Amino acid sequence: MTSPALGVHPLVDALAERIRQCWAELPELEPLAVDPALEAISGSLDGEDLYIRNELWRSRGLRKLHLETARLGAGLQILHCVFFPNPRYDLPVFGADIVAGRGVVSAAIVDLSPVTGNLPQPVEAALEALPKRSFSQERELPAWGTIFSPYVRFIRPADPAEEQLFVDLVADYLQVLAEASRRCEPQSVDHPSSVVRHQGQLSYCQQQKRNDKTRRVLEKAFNPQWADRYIEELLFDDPASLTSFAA
Ligand code: BLA
Repeated sequence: MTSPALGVHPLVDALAERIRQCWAELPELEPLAVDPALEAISGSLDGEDLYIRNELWRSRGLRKLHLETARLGAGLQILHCVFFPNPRYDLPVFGADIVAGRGVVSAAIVDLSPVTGNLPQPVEAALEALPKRSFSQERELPAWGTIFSPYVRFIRPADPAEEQLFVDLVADYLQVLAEASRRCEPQSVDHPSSVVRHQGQLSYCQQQKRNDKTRRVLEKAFNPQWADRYIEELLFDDPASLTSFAA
Protein backbone atom coordinates (compact mmCIF):
# COMPACT_ATOMS: atom_id res chain seq x y z
CA MET A 1 0.00 0.00 0.00
CA THR A 2 1.26 3.48 -0.77
CA SER A 3 1.10 6.21 1.81
CA PRO A 4 -2.08 7.91 0.54
CA ALA A 5 -4.05 4.93 1.83
CA LEU A 6 -2.95 5.71 5.38
CA GLY A 7 -5.61 7.15 7.62
CA VAL A 8 -8.48 6.42 5.28
CA HIS A 9 -11.78 5.31 6.76
CA PRO A 10 -12.23 1.57 6.07
CA LEU A 11 -15.47 2.23 4.16
CA VAL A 12 -13.70 4.64 1.78
CA ASP A 13 -10.97 2.08 1.21
CA ALA A 14 -13.33 -0.89 0.82
CA LEU A 15 -15.64 0.92 -1.58
CA ALA A 16 -12.75 2.25 -3.69
CA GLU A 17 -11.41 -1.29 -4.01
CA ARG A 18 -14.83 -2.65 -4.96
CA ILE A 19 -15.33 0.07 -7.58
CA ARG A 20 -11.92 -0.73 -9.11
CA GLN A 21 -12.89 -4.42 -9.28
CA CYS A 22 -16.14 -3.48 -11.00
CA TRP A 23 -14.59 -1.30 -13.68
CA ALA A 24 -11.93 -3.92 -14.41
CA GLU A 25 -14.81 -6.04 -15.80
CA LEU A 26 -16.15 -3.37 -18.15
CA PRO A 27 -15.86 -3.91 -21.91
CA GLU A 28 -13.33 -1.83 -23.86
CA LEU A 29 -11.87 -0.34 -20.68
CA GLU A 30 -9.08 2.14 -21.34
CA PRO A 31 -7.33 4.82 -19.29
CA LEU A 32 -8.31 8.42 -19.80
CA ALA A 33 -5.54 11.00 -19.64
CA VAL A 34 -5.55 13.08 -16.46
CA ASP A 35 -3.81 16.42 -16.14
CA PRO A 36 -0.74 15.37 -14.08
CA ALA A 37 -1.34 18.42 -11.88
CA LEU A 38 -4.70 16.89 -10.88
CA GLU A 39 -3.85 13.19 -10.74
CA ALA A 40 -2.19 13.23 -7.34
CA ILE A 41 -2.38 16.32 -5.20
CA SER A 42 -0.82 16.58 -1.79
CA GLY A 43 -0.20 19.28 0.75
CA SER A 44 -1.10 20.18 4.28
CA LEU A 45 -3.75 22.23 6.00
CA ASP A 46 -3.58 23.28 9.65
CA GLY A 47 -0.81 20.72 10.15
CA GLU A 48 -2.90 17.86 8.72
CA ASP A 49 -1.95 15.85 5.67
CA LEU A 50 -4.05 16.56 2.66
CA TYR A 51 -4.20 14.60 -0.54
CA ILE A 52 -6.39 13.84 -3.51
CA ARG A 53 -6.01 10.89 -5.84
CA ASN A 54 -7.87 10.84 -9.15
CA GLU A 55 -8.32 7.79 -11.37
CA LEU A 56 -9.94 8.18 -14.79
CA TRP A 57 -11.00 5.57 -17.34
CA ARG A 58 -13.51 5.09 -20.07
CA SER A 59 -15.28 2.05 -21.44
CA ARG A 60 -17.92 0.99 -23.95
CA GLY A 61 -20.80 3.50 -23.69
CA LEU A 62 -19.22 5.37 -20.78
CA ARG A 63 -17.21 8.44 -21.69
CA LYS A 64 -15.66 9.05 -18.27
CA LEU A 65 -15.27 6.84 -15.21
CA HIS A 66 -13.97 8.96 -12.36
CA LEU A 67 -12.92 7.85 -8.89
CA GLU A 68 -11.56 10.38 -6.44
CA THR A 69 -10.31 9.49 -2.99
CA ALA A 70 -9.32 12.38 -0.78
CA ARG A 71 -8.32 13.48 2.66
CA LEU A 72 -9.01 17.16 3.06
CA GLY A 73 -8.08 18.48 6.46
CA ALA A 74 -9.76 18.13 9.86
CA GLY A 75 -9.79 14.39 9.26
CA LEU A 76 -12.31 14.70 6.43
CA GLN A 77 -12.18 11.75 4.05
CA ILE A 78 -14.06 11.59 0.81
CA LEU A 79 -14.82 9.10 -1.90
CA HIS A 80 -16.36 10.64 -4.98
CA CYS A 81 -17.24 8.53 -7.98
CA VAL A 82 -19.18 9.33 -11.15
CA PHE A 83 -19.52 7.32 -14.36
CA PHE A 84 -20.71 9.59 -17.17
CA PRO A 85 -22.28 7.92 -20.21
CA ASN A 86 -21.57 8.69 -23.84
CA PRO A 87 -24.81 10.51 -24.81
CA ARG A 88 -25.24 8.23 -27.85
CA TYR A 89 -26.01 5.35 -25.46
CA ASP A 90 -29.22 5.08 -23.45
CA LEU A 91 -27.45 4.75 -20.10
CA PRO A 92 -27.86 6.52 -16.74
CA VAL A 93 -25.17 8.38 -14.77
CA PHE A 94 -23.70 6.38 -11.91
CA GLY A 95 -22.82 8.47 -8.85
CA ALA A 96 -21.57 7.66 -5.37
CA ASP A 97 -20.21 9.82 -2.58
CA ILE A 98 -18.95 9.04 0.90
CA VAL A 99 -18.06 11.69 3.44
CA ALA A 100 -16.33 10.58 6.66
CA GLY A 101 -14.87 12.66 9.45
CA ARG A 102 -13.13 11.60 12.65
CA GLY A 103 -13.89 7.96 12.05
CA VAL A 104 -17.62 8.50 11.44
CA VAL A 105 -19.36 8.34 8.07
CA SER A 106 -21.93 11.14 7.88
CA ALA A 107 -23.05 10.61 4.30
CA ALA A 108 -23.13 7.66 1.91
CA ILE A 109 -25.06 8.08 -1.29
CA VAL A 110 -25.45 6.03 -4.46
CA ASP A 111 -27.66 6.28 -7.51
CA LEU A 112 -28.11 5.45 -11.16
CA SER A 113 -29.54 8.78 -12.29
CA PRO A 114 -31.63 9.26 -15.44
CA VAL A 115 -30.55 11.83 -18.04
CA THR A 116 -34.00 11.76 -19.65
CA GLY A 117 -37.21 11.86 -17.61
CA ASN A 118 -36.92 8.16 -16.77
CA LEU A 119 -34.37 5.44 -16.31
CA PRO A 120 -33.89 3.15 -19.33
CA GLN A 121 -36.41 0.32 -18.96
CA PRO A 122 -33.85 -2.56 -18.64
CA VAL A 123 -32.00 -0.60 -15.95
CA GLU A 124 -35.20 0.08 -14.02
CA ALA A 125 -36.23 -3.60 -14.22
CA ALA A 126 -32.79 -4.73 -13.00
CA LEU A 127 -32.82 -2.27 -10.07
CA GLU A 128 -36.34 -3.37 -9.15
CA ALA A 129 -35.15 -7.00 -9.03
CA LEU A 130 -32.26 -6.33 -6.59
CA PRO A 131 -32.53 -7.53 -3.00
CA LYS A 132 -34.11 -4.87 -0.78
CA ARG A 133 -31.59 -3.58 1.74
CA SER A 134 -32.59 -1.52 4.73
CA PHE A 135 -30.50 0.93 6.69
CA SER A 136 -31.36 2.34 10.10
CA GLN A 137 -30.64 5.99 9.20
CA GLU A 138 -31.94 7.35 5.92
CA ARG A 139 -31.07 10.97 5.10
CA GLU A 140 -33.14 13.56 3.33
CA LEU A 141 -32.00 14.73 -0.11
CA PRO A 142 -31.01 18.39 -0.56
CA ALA A 143 -33.08 20.66 -2.84
CA TRP A 144 -30.69 20.20 -5.80
CA GLY A 145 -31.22 16.42 -5.56
CA THR A 146 -34.01 16.41 -8.18
CA ILE A 147 -31.51 14.75 -10.56
CA PHE A 148 -31.61 11.48 -8.63
CA SER A 149 -33.77 8.45 -9.48
CA PRO A 150 -36.39 6.84 -7.21
CA TYR A 151 -33.68 4.23 -6.48
CA VAL A 152 -31.26 6.70 -4.88
CA ARG A 153 -30.07 5.68 -1.42
CA PHE A 154 -28.77 8.37 0.92
CA ILE A 155 -27.84 7.02 4.31
CA ARG A 156 -25.64 7.31 7.34
CA PRO A 157 -24.33 3.79 8.06
CA ALA A 158 -24.79 2.95 11.73
CA ASP A 159 -22.11 0.25 12.07
CA PRO A 160 -19.62 -1.85 10.10
CA ALA A 161 -22.40 -4.25 9.05
CA GLU A 162 -24.31 -1.39 7.42
CA GLU A 163 -21.09 -0.16 5.82
CA GLN A 164 -20.66 -3.59 4.22
CA LEU A 165 -24.30 -3.56 3.13
CA PHE A 166 -23.66 -0.21 1.42
CA VAL A 167 -20.60 -1.59 -0.42
CA ASP A 168 -22.73 -4.52 -1.66
CA LEU A 169 -25.47 -2.14 -2.74
CA VAL A 170 -23.02 -0.02 -4.77
CA ALA A 171 -21.55 -3.14 -6.38
CA ASP A 172 -25.08 -4.22 -7.41
CA TYR A 173 -25.79 -0.82 -8.99
CA LEU A 174 -22.48 -1.03 -10.87
CA GLN A 175 -23.35 -4.53 -12.05
CA VAL A 176 -26.64 -3.23 -13.44
CA LEU A 177 -24.82 -0.45 -15.28
CA ALA A 178 -22.11 -2.83 -16.56
CA GLU A 179 -24.73 -5.16 -18.01
CA ALA A 180 -26.60 -2.27 -19.65
CA SER A 181 -23.35 -0.90 -21.10
CA ARG A 182 -22.61 -4.28 -22.69
CA ARG A 183 -26.03 -4.57 -24.31
CA CYS A 184 -26.81 -1.01 -25.30
CA GLU A 185 -26.54 -0.10 -29.00
CA PRO A 186 -25.39 3.45 -29.78
CA GLN A 187 -27.59 5.91 -31.67
CA SER A 188 -26.24 8.57 -34.02
CA VAL A 189 -25.09 11.93 -32.64
CA ASP A 190 -27.96 13.69 -34.41
CA HIS A 191 -30.63 11.29 -33.13
CA PRO A 192 -33.15 13.31 -31.06
CA SER A 193 -32.63 10.93 -28.11
CA SER A 194 -28.86 11.57 -28.15
CA VAL A 195 -29.60 15.31 -28.08
CA VAL A 196 -31.94 14.89 -25.09
CA ARG A 197 -29.40 12.73 -23.22
CA HIS A 198 -26.61 15.24 -23.86
CA GLN A 199 -28.81 18.01 -22.49
CA GLY A 200 -29.75 15.82 -19.50
CA GLN A 201 -26.11 15.26 -18.68
CA LEU A 202 -25.48 19.01 -18.77
CA SER A 203 -28.30 19.48 -16.25
CA TYR A 204 -26.89 16.72 -14.06
CA CYS A 205 -23.56 18.57 -13.90
CA GLN A 206 -25.27 21.90 -13.24
CA GLN A 207 -27.31 20.50 -10.34
CA GLN A 208 -24.28 18.83 -8.76
CA LYS A 209 -22.48 22.16 -8.91
CA ARG A 210 -25.17 23.58 -6.63
CA ASN A 211 -23.82 21.42 -3.78
CA ASP A 212 -22.19 24.18 -1.68
CA LYS A 213 -20.73 21.61 0.69
CA THR A 214 -18.34 20.27 -1.94
CA ARG A 215 -17.22 23.75 -2.94
CA ARG A 216 -16.76 24.94 0.66
CA VAL A 217 -14.49 22.03 1.56
CA LEU A 218 -12.33 22.50 -1.54
CA GLU A 219 -12.12 26.28 -1.03
CA LYS A 220 -10.97 25.81 2.53
CA ALA A 221 -8.39 23.15 1.66
CA PHE A 222 -7.07 25.08 -1.37
CA ASN A 223 -8.58 28.41 -2.44
CA PRO A 224 -11.71 29.61 -4.26
CA GLN A 225 -10.07 29.85 -7.70
CA TRP A 226 -8.56 26.41 -7.42
CA ALA A 227 -11.84 24.94 -6.18
CA ASP A 228 -13.72 26.50 -9.05
CA ARG A 229 -11.32 25.16 -11.65
CA TYR A 230 -11.32 21.70 -10.05
CA ILE A 231 -15.13 21.52 -10.05
CA GLU A 232 -15.55 22.95 -13.56
CA GLU A 233 -12.74 21.00 -15.21
CA LEU A 234 -12.64 17.69 -13.40
CA LEU A 235 -15.54 16.88 -11.07
CA PHE A 236 -18.46 18.09 -13.16
CA ASP A 237 -17.04 19.35 -16.46
CA ASP A 238 -19.75 19.72 -19.08
CA PRO A 239 -19.75 16.94 -21.68
CA ALA A 240 -18.01 17.92 -24.93
CA SER A 241 -20.27 18.91 -27.84
CA LEU A 242 -22.31 16.04 -29.27
CA THR A 243 -20.48 16.05 -32.59
CA SER A 244 -17.29 15.03 -30.78
CA PHE A 245 -19.00 11.68 -30.05
CA ALA A 246 -19.39 10.84 -33.76
CA ALA A 247 -17.83 7.45 -34.47
C1 BLA B 1 -22.61 16.08 1.00
N1 BLA B 1 -20.26 16.42 0.12
C2 BLA B 1 -21.24 16.46 1.10
C3 BLA B 1 -20.69 17.00 2.30
C4 BLA B 1 -19.37 17.28 2.07
C5 BLA B 1 -19.11 16.93 0.71
C6 BLA B 1 -18.36 17.87 3.03
C7 BLA B 1 -21.46 17.20 3.60
C8 BLA B 1 -21.47 15.92 4.40
C9 BLA B 1 -22.77 15.65 5.10
O1 BLA B 1 -23.80 16.27 4.78
O2 BLA B 1 -22.77 14.77 5.97
C10 BLA B 1 -17.85 17.13 0.09
N2 BLA B 1 -17.99 15.54 -1.79
C11 BLA B 1 -17.38 16.54 -1.08
C12 BLA B 1 -16.17 16.87 -1.77
C13 BLA B 1 -16.12 16.06 -2.89
C14 BLA B 1 -17.27 15.25 -2.89
C15 BLA B 1 -15.19 17.89 -1.32
O3 BLA B 1 -17.51 14.40 -3.74
C16 BLA B 1 -15.16 15.92 -3.98
C17 BLA B 1 -13.97 16.42 -3.96
N3 BLA B 1 -21.78 14.50 -4.22
C18 BLA B 1 -21.04 14.12 -5.29
C19 BLA B 1 -21.75 13.08 -5.97
C20 BLA B 1 -22.92 12.85 -5.27
C21 BLA B 1 -22.92 13.75 -4.16
C22 BLA B 1 -21.25 12.41 -7.21
O4 BLA B 1 -19.95 14.59 -5.60
C23 BLA B 1 -24.01 11.91 -5.51
C24 BLA B 1 -24.09 11.06 -6.52
C25 BLA B 1 -23.92 13.83 -3.19
N4 BLA B 1 -22.85 14.92 -1.23
C26 BLA B 1 -23.91 14.50 -1.95
C27 BLA B 1 -25.12 14.80 -1.24
C28 BLA B 1 -24.75 15.43 -0.05
C29 BLA B 1 -23.32 15.50 -0.07
C30 BLA B 1 -26.53 14.47 -1.68
C31 BLA B 1 -25.64 15.99 1.03
C32 BLA B 1 -25.84 17.43 0.77
C33 BLA B 1 -26.76 18.09 1.75
O5 BLA B 1 -27.34 17.42 2.62
O6 BLA B 1 -26.90 19.32 1.64
